[in-house]
Amino acid sequence: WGSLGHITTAYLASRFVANSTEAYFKELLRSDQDDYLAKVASWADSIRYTKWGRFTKTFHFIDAHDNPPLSCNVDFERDCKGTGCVVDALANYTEQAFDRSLPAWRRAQAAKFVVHFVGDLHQPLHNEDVSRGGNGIHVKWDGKEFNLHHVWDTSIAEKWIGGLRGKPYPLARKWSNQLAVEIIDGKFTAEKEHWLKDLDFTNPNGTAMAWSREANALVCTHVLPEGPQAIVGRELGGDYFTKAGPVIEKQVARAGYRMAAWLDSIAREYQ
Ligand code: DCM
Ligand code: DCM
Ligand code: DCM
Ligand code: ZN
Ligand code: ZN
Repeated sequence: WGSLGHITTAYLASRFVANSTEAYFKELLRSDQDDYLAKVASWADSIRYTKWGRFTKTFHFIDAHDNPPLSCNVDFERDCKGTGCVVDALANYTEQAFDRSLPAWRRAQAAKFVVHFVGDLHQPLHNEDVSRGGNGIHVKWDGKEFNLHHVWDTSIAEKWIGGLRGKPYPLARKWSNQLAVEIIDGKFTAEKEHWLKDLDFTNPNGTAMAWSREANALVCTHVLPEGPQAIVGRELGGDYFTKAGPVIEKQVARAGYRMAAWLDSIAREYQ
């Protein structure tokens, strides 16, 4: 996601974590503010192009070598690069985040990666190989040229919340408040139980793969419903957006809700 998506998932998670989880991460991340998770949500993107952070570059996605729209699937052995992918990165940093043998700064760094990678795992095109996750597919968005990856990282979300007029943190906070209402007593209330059915903290890799497969399936149904060729050069700000908007909304909601449960498990394991 772009920063709006990441900040929103983190704000949303902070609405659903247990009090003891909030206390653990506020101390670890040295913040006593409401944005203690939101503030660190985009950090992983800020270091991936630095010299020391280069090793994390492939940690943000998994390149499913499937065949949308005919066939969508993710296979860990086939698709996780030797340099790492979002599935094993999430599993590795999850273990580090509660490892008592590590110094606090290492656990803090691991927590920042976890918050970011739970988010990225829910972006459909971070679970797809075609044209480097859509980065090589040129499309139009409200008349301007963009690549398809950027449209799914950023453009759809910004248009969905009514445009990026204002500062990103207040906008993300407002969006997360709306999503929290939909989860607590709204359109997501009935399905939120299903959102945690694949969460198995004893099997982080399996959990991440289940969430990856769910996001990857959306590539066939909503990202490339007519395949990669048909979308090249198309205007996506109209009918396409009408169908994509609700998908983005649900994926951001799932990411935030699952992030809260995942952070609860980390804090519980550390106690
Ligand atoms: N990305 C992806 N899958 C790939 C390559 C990149 O999902 N195979 C993502 C990571 C970033 C964005 O696309 O969110 C741009 O990546 P880069 O700057 O590496 O081109
Ligand atoms: N490749 C691709 N899309 C990606 C990643 C790689 O089309 N998201 C291509 C580039 C190389 C080949 O696959 O031709 C192997 O790439 P790698 O060594 O990055 O796995
Ligand atoms: N659901 C979901 N995510 C899942 C499983 C189910 O969002 N991993 C949703 C789809 C339906 C509702 O929950 O809106 C009921 O699903 P089911 O038919 O699987 O019971
Ligand atoms: Zn991206
Ligand atoms: Zn990322």
